[in-house]
Amino acid sequence: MIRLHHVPFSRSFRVLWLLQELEQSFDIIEYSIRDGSLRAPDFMAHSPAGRVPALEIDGETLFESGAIMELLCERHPEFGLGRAPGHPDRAAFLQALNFAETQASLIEQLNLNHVFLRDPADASPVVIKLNTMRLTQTLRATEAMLAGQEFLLPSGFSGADIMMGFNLFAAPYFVPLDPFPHLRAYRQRLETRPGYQAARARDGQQDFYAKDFYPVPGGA
Ligand SMILES: N[C@@H](CCC(=O)N[C@@H](CS)C(=O)NCC(=O)O)C(=O)O
Repeated sequence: MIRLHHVPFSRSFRVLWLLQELEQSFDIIEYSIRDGSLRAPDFMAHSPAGRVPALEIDGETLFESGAIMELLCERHPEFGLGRAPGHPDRAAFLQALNFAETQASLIEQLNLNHVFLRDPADASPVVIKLNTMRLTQTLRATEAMLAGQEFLLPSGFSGADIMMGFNLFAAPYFVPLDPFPHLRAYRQRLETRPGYQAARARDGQQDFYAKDFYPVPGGA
């Protein structure tokens, strides 16, 4: 039995996409960030920080999308999504996997400030500006990684692309991708994957964003 605890359009999408790429059967339990369900004791028993993804698999529950990515790629080497010790791309694989979380944590800060704070809390224009600049820098770095190759690693599509690919659907709410032609082409390449499309079909409705773009207050 495999069960994914999931919020639509959140980092748990990475695990949903991975499970589709690995052709696994699984159930989904859906939550919302807004309704307090991630702080319910039943959920906290699976994920002690109250975060998604949490994945019930083989009698244990795992959290942290990067750890789940590494572990499941290792358990299913026949799909070629991991890069085992000794592989020439091993270091680049681990680096990209973790770099994706650096980038996602900036998106998280922007989500908090732009869409999740409620009255009487005020978003901080300074924090928004800083995090937008920092997110832009990570996008520049990703653009450079993709120069001359189709995926993050020279050896082709991997779990690192699932980690990073997810970010590229959220980042454009805060930073336009127009100046990044490699990123735009990469995102389109990811969207054509049957595993991605099957995951999107099961993702559910996002309730984060009411607009297509959230600019820095007062200009960049
Ligand atoms: N590093 C963790 C981050 C997990 C995380 O923060 N998930 C967000 C959704 S993208 C969440 O559950 N947020 C709920 C909250 O902060 O209350 C991972 O990659 O799994």
